[in-house]
Amino acid sequence: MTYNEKDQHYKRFTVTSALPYANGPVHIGHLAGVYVPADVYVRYLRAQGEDVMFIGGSDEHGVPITIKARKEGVTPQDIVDRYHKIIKDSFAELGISFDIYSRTSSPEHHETAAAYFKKLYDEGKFVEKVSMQYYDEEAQQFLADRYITGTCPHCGNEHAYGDQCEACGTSLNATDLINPKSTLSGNPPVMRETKHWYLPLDQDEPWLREWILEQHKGDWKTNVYGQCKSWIDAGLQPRAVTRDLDWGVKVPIEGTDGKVLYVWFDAPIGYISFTKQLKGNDWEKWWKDKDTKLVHFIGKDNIVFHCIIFPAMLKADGSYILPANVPANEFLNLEGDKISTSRNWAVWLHEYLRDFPGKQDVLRYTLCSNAPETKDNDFTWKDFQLKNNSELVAILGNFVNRTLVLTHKFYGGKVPARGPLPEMEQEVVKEMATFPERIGRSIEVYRFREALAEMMNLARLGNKYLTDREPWKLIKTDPELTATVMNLSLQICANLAVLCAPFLPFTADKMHRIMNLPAMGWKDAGRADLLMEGHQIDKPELLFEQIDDATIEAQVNKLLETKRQNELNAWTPNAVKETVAFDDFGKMDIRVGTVLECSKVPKADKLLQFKIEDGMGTRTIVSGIAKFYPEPEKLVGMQVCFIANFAPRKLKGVESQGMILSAEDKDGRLVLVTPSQLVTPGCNVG
Ligand code: B3M
Ligand code: ZN
Repeated sequence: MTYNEKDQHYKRFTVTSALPYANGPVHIGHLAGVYVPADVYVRYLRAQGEDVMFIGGSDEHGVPITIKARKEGVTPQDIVDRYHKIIKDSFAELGISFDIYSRTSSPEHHETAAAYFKKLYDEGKFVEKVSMQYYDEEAQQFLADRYITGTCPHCGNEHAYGDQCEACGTSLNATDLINPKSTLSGNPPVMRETKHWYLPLDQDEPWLREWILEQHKGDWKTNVYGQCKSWIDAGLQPRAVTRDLDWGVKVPIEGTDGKVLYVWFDAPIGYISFTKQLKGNDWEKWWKDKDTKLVHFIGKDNIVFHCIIFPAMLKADGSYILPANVPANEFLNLEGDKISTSRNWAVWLHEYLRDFPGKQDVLRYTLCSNAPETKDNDFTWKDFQLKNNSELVAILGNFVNRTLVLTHKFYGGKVPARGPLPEMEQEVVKEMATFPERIGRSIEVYRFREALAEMMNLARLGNKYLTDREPWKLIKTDPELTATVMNLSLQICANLAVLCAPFLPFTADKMHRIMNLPAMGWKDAGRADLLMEGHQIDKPELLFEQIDDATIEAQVNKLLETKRQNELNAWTPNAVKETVAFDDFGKMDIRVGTVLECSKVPKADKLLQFKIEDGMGTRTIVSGIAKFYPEPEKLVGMQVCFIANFAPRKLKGVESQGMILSAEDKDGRLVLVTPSQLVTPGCNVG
């Protein structure tokens, strides 16, 4: 571990991954941004024999959770219980190898977070400020920004929230809203005084500037460094760390009923409280020893909290180390569109695991090779299929399978003896030896895509070697060299089993099982003698299978259906047409008629032909609603409304004497308009 962070050697690694809000399941955006890279990192460190602790857990506080609970008529605890379980189980199934996955609603966490606050409070590290805040008199509570709606001062959207307008994307203060309303009671809120505690970040500016902008120039990612720089350059403001809310960690000061710690104050302390749960009395060295390397894996929307606010909290306490790095990723989009929980525009992990059983590594591979490390990236199902079929199956799977099949065919599954190495073989051995370091170096500087590509290059090397030597032909002319070729190919397979493990742990396990490999570390890799002559290998099994077009199409269709649903949800009625005089309306002769016959117009799939009793006799009317009434004969006897003085016109050879009225629903469906009781055919509508 000497490639970055100023070449310091560390005794142990505390690796944290952002605590997902327990108000929804985890999706591929979370995975690509945070959990897959973090897991690759810790699996690699463990393979290096390092002392690693990998922390995860659910963030169970915050206003969105209380809003969701209120909407569903359940308690916030019900909401977080539901999602904590889904999230925890699906992470485990994907092989995200947390040493602990805990939650912030636990009493242990509340205790640690409250004590943390209390210490800073007692030491006078906060500033107290009284401010005016919106209050709902009927609900008798202060209103978080999300609990207030009103008109956006920028675009006039009448349903803007107190923190942002979703129509124009502007972030707002609740006091910016025109005609603010409480979502609790619907009443206009009033202003009331409230007291809160602030972390005086303005005083932290000098050391933050020195620590991030000087000391970490060059080793923190440019996106992270850039965001920190613009925050610091803009001037840091004191930040409130308490809120008026009844869901969260209670403020541990007397007389502060109805106040809790701000969710972004308590959540990062979760990393510490989970460490205590995991390590008991031995927890402190993981947070306080300067030989511990602390690394936070997060998404880009969490940068300021992990690079500025949490470090300021740690510094305020005084006994903690600061993060050595915060390798935040950008965002992953889905099929060209921003992933969104509220619009259900996501591939949900628990659904993926249900739809693609046993294919955890395919998702891990796709997300890692496409991780948004330096810029936003796009996930598409086509690309997922391609990565599986043309990379995992065609490169890695194919090489291993060819090697194992030939070993069984030629040698009954026993590793053959190796003779002296000709030049080509010497080259292969030399090159193979460079992979562990190349892959490791990229992982250590958080370039996981590059690391994964390097690992695949070893499989490519293997494929090329087999293609160059053609052992399936060579066996006829030079059995001795063939044995050497197969021995070496098997050594490459054994190396792959070690080197793919951080990325593809399920595949690595399978390879270990098939090849009867002992447990190995990163330091074992690179060698060409991992398998001894005569070592028995089990029957080959395919590592990966093709994913067919129909499977991909089903996923794409699911997304198209979501898109359709979203469009329907966004439906609003048409604007009302220009005002008309009563006389104009009076010109229209609308009547009720009874359907005597109804059938499809031949050779016109949209049209139905009605025979209507109109009180004066019968008339024929053609209407374009066939798609919505597949059994037209069932309409006989029903009463419909029609315009009786419409000029007759010919439709597909049938003369239509009027127009039948129907309502057009938001999805484009046409529904016949009918009187609520039977009336006399021919009577007027008006
Ligand atoms: N729950 C935010 C998020 O998921 C947050 C992370 C907390 S990490 C301490 O974006
Ligand atoms: Zn707006």
